[in-house]
Amino acid sequence: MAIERTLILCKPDAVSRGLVGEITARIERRGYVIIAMKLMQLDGDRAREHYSEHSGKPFFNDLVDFITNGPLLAIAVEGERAIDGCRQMIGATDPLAAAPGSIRADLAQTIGRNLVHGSDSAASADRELAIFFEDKDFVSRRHDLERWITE
Ligand code: IDP
Ligand code: MG
Repeated sequence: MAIERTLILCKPDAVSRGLVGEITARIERRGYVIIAMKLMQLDGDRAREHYSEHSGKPFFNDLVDFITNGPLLAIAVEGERAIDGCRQMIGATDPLAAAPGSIRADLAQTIGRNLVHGSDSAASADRELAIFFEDKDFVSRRHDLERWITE
């Protein structure tokens, strides 16, 4: 098995629209497990760190304003190839390009309010999880995973 850990954010639009239950339900129905969760309001420094790869792009300041403007839900998720699997569930950045059945295609309209973040690689997942969580925040759900996953 290739169990991976990834960071999912229900961005402030998802919290504001009351879609946290819908999004976490989709993650759980896929069989991934939640190993940490934090409802929080992000400060500017951490927002800029999280989105540092986009620093200097035209949408960067709006993105930082938006992500810090209301509470978000940070979720650490574990599962078999969970990084790519969660990205698949979330769908393409632009909801109009996202696959039908994905969160963004089903629930979002615009690229600037696309509801969810998901880490895009193992290196990103490690880096981003450390922005939102400490090691002691993670619980062990290996037993749950190994019970339901077969090769
Ligand atoms: P991702 O969230 O699908 O990984 P990224 O390219 O990493 O997409 O961009 C991060 C976030 O920045 C997007 O989810 C979206 O909210 C925002 N964003 C990306 N490109 C644009 C744009 O062209 N206009 C406005 N917002 C954008
Ligand atoms: Mg990204």
